[in-house]
Amino acid sequence: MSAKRNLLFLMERPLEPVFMEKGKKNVKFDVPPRLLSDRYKGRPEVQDRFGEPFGERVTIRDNISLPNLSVPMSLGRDEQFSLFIPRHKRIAGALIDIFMGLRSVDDLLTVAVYARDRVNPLLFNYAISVAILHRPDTKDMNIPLVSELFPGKFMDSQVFRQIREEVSVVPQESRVPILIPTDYTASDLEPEHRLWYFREDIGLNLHHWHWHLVYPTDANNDAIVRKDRRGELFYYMHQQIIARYNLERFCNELSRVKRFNNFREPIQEGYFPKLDSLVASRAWPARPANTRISDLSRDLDQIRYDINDLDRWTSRFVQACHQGWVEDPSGNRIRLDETRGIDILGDIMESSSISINRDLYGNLHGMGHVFISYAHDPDNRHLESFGVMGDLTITLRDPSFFRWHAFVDDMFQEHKQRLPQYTTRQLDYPGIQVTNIQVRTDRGPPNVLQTFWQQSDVDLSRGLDFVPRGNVFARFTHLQNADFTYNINVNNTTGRPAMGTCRIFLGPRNDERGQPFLFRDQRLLMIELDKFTISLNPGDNLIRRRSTDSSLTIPFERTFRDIDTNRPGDNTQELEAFNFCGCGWPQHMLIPKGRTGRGFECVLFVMVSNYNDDRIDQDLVGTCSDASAFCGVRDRLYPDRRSMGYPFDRLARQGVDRLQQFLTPNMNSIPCTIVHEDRTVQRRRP
Ligand code: CUO
Repeated sequence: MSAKRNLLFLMERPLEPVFMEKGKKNVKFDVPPRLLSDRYKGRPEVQDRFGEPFGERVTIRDNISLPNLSVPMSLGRDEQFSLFIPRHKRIAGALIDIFMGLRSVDDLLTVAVYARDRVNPLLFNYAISVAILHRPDTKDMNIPLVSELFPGKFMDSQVFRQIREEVSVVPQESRVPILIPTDYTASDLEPEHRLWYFREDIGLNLHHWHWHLVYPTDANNDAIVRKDRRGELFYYMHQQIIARYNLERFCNELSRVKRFNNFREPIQEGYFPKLDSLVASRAWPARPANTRISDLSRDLDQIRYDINDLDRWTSRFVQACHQGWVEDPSGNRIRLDETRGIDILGDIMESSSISINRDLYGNLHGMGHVFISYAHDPDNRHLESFGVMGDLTITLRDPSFFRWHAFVDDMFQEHKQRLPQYTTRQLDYPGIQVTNIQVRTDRGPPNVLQTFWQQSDVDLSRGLDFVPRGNVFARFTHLQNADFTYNINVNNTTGRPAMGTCRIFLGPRNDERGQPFLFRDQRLLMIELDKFTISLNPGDNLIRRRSTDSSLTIPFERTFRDIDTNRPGDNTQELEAFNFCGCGWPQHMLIPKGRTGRGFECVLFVMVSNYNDDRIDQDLVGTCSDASAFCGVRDRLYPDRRSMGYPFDRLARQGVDRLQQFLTPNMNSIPCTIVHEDRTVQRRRP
């Protein structure tokens, strides 16, 4: 077991040499000379020089033949690393393959120690994370948070000077958390900045990153990429991010995000991240307002693409949607049907190595990120790296992310709009009626939800290289909501016990002009809040469900899990459960911010569908399936047979213009409001 734990230590303080003390207890790796990087080889005095007393010595074995690292080492130690750049993807795939191919955890530890100070630290951490999450002998482990390992990516660069001072001057016991200023990236002059709390939320960025860690796009080992309905999940998880973003925009008196679909038009929104890349020792590049993307020619990363490529891939994608089939490399037509179509298109769009035809359909989504991330220096004449749009761990921070993904989502809708509409027979659950819905917080009036601000602390000691040891906390501000309960009355007139799937969505009532929505538009803004199986006795049933039980979310403690203090005992079942659960929408972002005063008007929708049409028969015990809506379940099928987003994933049947007309007896909806209170509470640190 300790070999596994030691692997995690290798991720900490990524810039320090491997033999420096690790973890809270100052674990010390004894590294055989052959594994040391050239810089420290033959200098035993360095290894024996300790700043602090160490707790435990770990002997690294040196009994296997070492792999050839020439491909992983072709990315410079100081370069930025992007999973959108094809060359970087190939390099990462090679390192993942090396880590996946090792016979035992001990061998993995030896090779990881050997690789750690030789390859790029961002690349190393990514590849070892993917390997840990996918190897049968390590996948029960919990990887450290990228925000703790690379805090420079997540918070104002100005706080690091203060943090360094605090840890150098103040003894551990009396250190105080350093306050990360709220909304530091722009002023009120920039309307987009009203969304800072969403785009720059650390938990949200962690969720998005963890999703992409669980669903890598490239690896020779096919099983890592080929997961049940991954293409569809790519579409759905990102569609829901856009829907949620649009609701937040409404809460802030902004209209829906505009698709970035004219690639020659300037991008109105600028973004100045004010972050340092501690690895590259550079500030993250900014993008001034009204920058255009240009043809890319960056030899270092072997990037040579024209905007015309984006046009070509776009029209091939749209053509496929309109024809209803895609073409594989041998020229076979593969139909985009109701069940598999969206999944095939998701793989093509993302584009992952299981894309049906990467040559023909290219890499539309990924290269969109790349084009925008290099808009400030398309031909590398200023020797600037990519902006945050090019980094999956923090891409959500930039308003252009949402403009791009609104476009991506619109592409998927080209397909979804063409699917046969659900008939009332398909939607209804005969004999089952949702007769009443009420939602309420513990203290507030019915059908009023509440949000406020909260301050929480993150421990940065794992990510601060070359500073004294010990805890150091940063205090950041994020949105939070008051827990609430759904009370749903469901009448069962079948005369028999019945099973159903309860599907709960929230949407905006009125559009940006204050007009009630048409179903056509509103369906794209319905955000999933929860989905769970219920059993219904004959007669009236009261279903009570807590907001904290949502199948979308993980609790705050898990989003910001502290692997030292919260970690259950080694090799226990709880450990397994604790671990893979790192993926999930953060509970503190379950509902939109709302508005102060009278609040933001929403509609809450509940449907009970027939479980026999939804069920997937599989064993979920111990699989950590409690945030499956966006993350799926590891090594299992997606636990709902319906299309993701059902019943809002398609246009409505003839004659339905409004949500009210869409409802069959097993559905219902009520108006509700979200009130934001502009107060800040502090979370107690355990
Ligand atoms: Cu998650 Cu574009 O796919 O960022």
